[in-house]
Amino acid sequence: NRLKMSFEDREKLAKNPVAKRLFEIMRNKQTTLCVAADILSATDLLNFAEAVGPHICALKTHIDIVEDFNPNLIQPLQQIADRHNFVLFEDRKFADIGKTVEYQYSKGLYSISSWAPLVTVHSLMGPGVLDAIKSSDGAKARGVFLLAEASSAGNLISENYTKDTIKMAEQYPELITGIVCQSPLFTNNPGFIQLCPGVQLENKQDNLGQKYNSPLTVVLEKGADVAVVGRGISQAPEPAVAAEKYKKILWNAYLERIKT
Ligand code: 6AU
Repeated sequence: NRLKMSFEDREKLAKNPVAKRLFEIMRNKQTTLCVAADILSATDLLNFAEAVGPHICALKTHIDIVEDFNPNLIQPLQQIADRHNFVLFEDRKFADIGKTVEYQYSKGLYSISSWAPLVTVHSLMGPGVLDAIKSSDGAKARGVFLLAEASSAGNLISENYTKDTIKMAEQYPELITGIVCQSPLFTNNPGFIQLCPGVQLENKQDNLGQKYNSPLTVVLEKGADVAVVGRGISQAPEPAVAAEKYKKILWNAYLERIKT
């Protein structure tokens, strides 16, 4: 049972290099916190990454929302990620035919595959998307979080879609880092990491359909390994303080979960 296993044991079973790296970072930094850096200015994004860096295992970006984006943003972002030992994670949610995804992933203004070892992908369009990510130009160590469930109210994902998404992931153990979901899904592969967004202490929802669970709930009841916290940290008066608080709650919940 994955939920009772330590990250150390699961690291040995992971076949994807980014999953291995994430497990290692989580153990060493004692953090399962991924911060969603949904920030509109390049300078603010860098300052934010620097502030929360010590407390996170991954920084999740939506790079296309940065209003003054310039490719020069990437190098300092990478330096911050190296210095604080976290993974850059572009939440692009690829959902097109394989060839188009290949271009979106490795070409264009953002050239995602050159700097983001982790990306998100929708299973909707079929496994051609995964083949495209696998064979595209860019850095070699790459991983995919496949979306099997969503945190938003009224989303159209059915139980079968979720099950078939897990099956698709299991066909690509070398490429898949893990699954984005909201419940403790059954997978035969304990090397997969479960990523759970929609996490906040203050609110139960926003005004556009987002639904939140507490950090304790996602780890102990929903099976989250890594929790994604966005506005709970980015809109806190002191993001670094908030990040540390979420980190501690999440890590203690993980220790509690694996305790026999
Ligand atoms: O904590 P928030 O609500 O400020 O931010 C949540 C972040 C956003 C969403 O794009 C993302 O998490 N997200 C995702 C993914 C893949 O990360 C999936 C999902 O079902 N719900 C969700 O909110 O950056």
